[in-house]
Amino acid sequence: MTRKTERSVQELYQDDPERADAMAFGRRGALKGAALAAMGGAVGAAIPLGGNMPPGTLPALFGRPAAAQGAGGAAAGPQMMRIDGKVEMILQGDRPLVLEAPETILDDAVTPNDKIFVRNNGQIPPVAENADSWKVTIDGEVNAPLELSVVELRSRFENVTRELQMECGGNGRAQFAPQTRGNQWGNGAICNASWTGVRLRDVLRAAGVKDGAKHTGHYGADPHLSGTEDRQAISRGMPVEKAMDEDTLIVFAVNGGPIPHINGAPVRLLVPGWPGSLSQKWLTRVTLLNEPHRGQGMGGTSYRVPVTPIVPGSSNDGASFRDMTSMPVRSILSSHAHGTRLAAGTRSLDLRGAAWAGDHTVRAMHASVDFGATWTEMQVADPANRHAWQRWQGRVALPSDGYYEVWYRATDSEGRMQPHAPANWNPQGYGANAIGRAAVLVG
Ligand SMILES: Nc1nc2c(c(=O)[nH]1)N[C@H]1C(S)=C(S)[C@@H](COP(=O)(O)O)O[C@H]1N2
Ligand SMILES: [Mo]
Repeated sequence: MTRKTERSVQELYQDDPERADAMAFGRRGALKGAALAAMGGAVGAAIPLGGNMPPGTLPALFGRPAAAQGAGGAAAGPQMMRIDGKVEMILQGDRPLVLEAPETILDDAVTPNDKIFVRNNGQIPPVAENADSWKVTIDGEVNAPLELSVVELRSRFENVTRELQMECGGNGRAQFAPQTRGNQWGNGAICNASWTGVRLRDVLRAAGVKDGAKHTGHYGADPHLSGTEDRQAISRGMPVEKAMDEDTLIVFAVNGGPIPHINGAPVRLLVPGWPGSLSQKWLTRVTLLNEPHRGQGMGGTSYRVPVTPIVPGSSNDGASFRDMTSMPVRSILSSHAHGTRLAAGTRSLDLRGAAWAGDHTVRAMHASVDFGATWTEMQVADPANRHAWQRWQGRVALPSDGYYEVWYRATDSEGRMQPHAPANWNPQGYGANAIGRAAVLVG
C-alpha cells in the first residue's frame, strides 16, 4: 500500500470512499482479485462474498473493532465497566456515568434490571431515605395543583403494567461522519422492560388541565454536574398529546420490583417511543405550560433535527430545526457479537434480535450475508403491547469459511427501512439508524 493509505484507511474512506477504494485497492466498483485478498488480509480472513461489497464499503471490523478482539492499540474494543446491579456494559462516560448495553446482552424478550442501560446528565442523587414519602408535584396550567406521595400515586390511580421501550435520542450516534459531540452510542441505548405505574394522563386529569395547556416540563432530583443549585441536569418537556398517550406513565416499579436507583428510583416518567430524555428519572415535578418548555435540553440543537437536511459537519444554531418526536426504526442482533469466530465448516447461522420503531411497529426484518446483494426475510413476533419492541429470528446460509458480515435491517409499519448510511446529519447526532453490521469469521 502507498504511504498515503497509512494515514488511516478509515479517514480516507470518510473523506472520499470511491477515491479511497481506488487508492487502497486500485479499484472502482466491486472488489476483485488481489484487492479483495488485500482487504481480506486486513481482516484476517478471506472475504468469500467480497465481490458484492459496494464501492466505499469498509469491512465492519475496520470501523468498529470487536469487543472480543481486546488487543491494545487501534484494534482495542470498547472500554467495559461493571457497576453494582448491572452486568458488564460499555463505558460511554464516567462523568456523568453513561453505560451502553452491548447488543448481545439484550437477548431477553423483557430486559432485566441488570441490563437496562444508564444515561445520566448530572450527578446521581442520594438514595431516598423513605421512598414511599417521595413527592411528585403537578402544577402550572392546572386547576388544582397536586402534591402526591408515591403511596398516593399507587393507591389513587389505576396501576398498569406494560412492556415499553425506552431509547436514548442519540442511540446510534457513532454512525455519523463527521463525528458529532455526545456519547458515541452503538445501538445499545435501548431497553424493553416491564414497567408498572400509573398513566400520566390520569394524574393530569385529576389536577385538571386548563384549555391553554399545550406542553409539559419535567424536573428531577439529580443535581447539575457543576453542583449549582439553580441549574437542572436535564429538564425536558413534550406536547400535551404525548403526555395524554395511554402508554406515557409515571412508573414506580420495573420487572415486578423497585426501580434500580441508577435508573431513577423511586419514581420516573416513562415516555415510550420518543427520546429517552423525556423519561425524567428521580421525578419531582411535572408542570403544564402554554408554550414549549425552556428547560435544560430544550431548544437550539438539543434533541432537535433539521427539517431540511444540512451539510454534514456544518454549524447550525438549530433555530429552524424541529423537536424529535417518534424515534426511527432500528434493530439489534443479539445472537452473535460483532467479531464472533465460528468453527470451520459452519454453514448456517440462526440469528435473532429485536426491532422497534418509536410510536410505530416493525413490519419486516431482513438479514444479508453477501453485503446486501440478497436479503433473507426473518420472522418478526408481534409486540407484547403497543410501544413494546418486537423479537425477530431466522436462519442464513454461509457458502464457505471466511469473513462474513451479517447485515440486519428492519422496516417499519409505514414502509420506512433502516438506510445504508445514517440520514439527516445534525450537530448533536440524533436519529442515526443505519443497517446493522456484525462481522463473523468462520474458520
Ligand atoms: N433526572 C434525569 N432524568 C433523565 C436523565 C438524567 O440525566 N436525569 N437522562 C435522560 C436520558 S438522556 C435518557 S436516554 C434516559 C435514560 O434512562 P436510564 O438511565 O434509566 O437508561 O433518562 C432520561 N431521564
Ligand atoms: Mo438520552
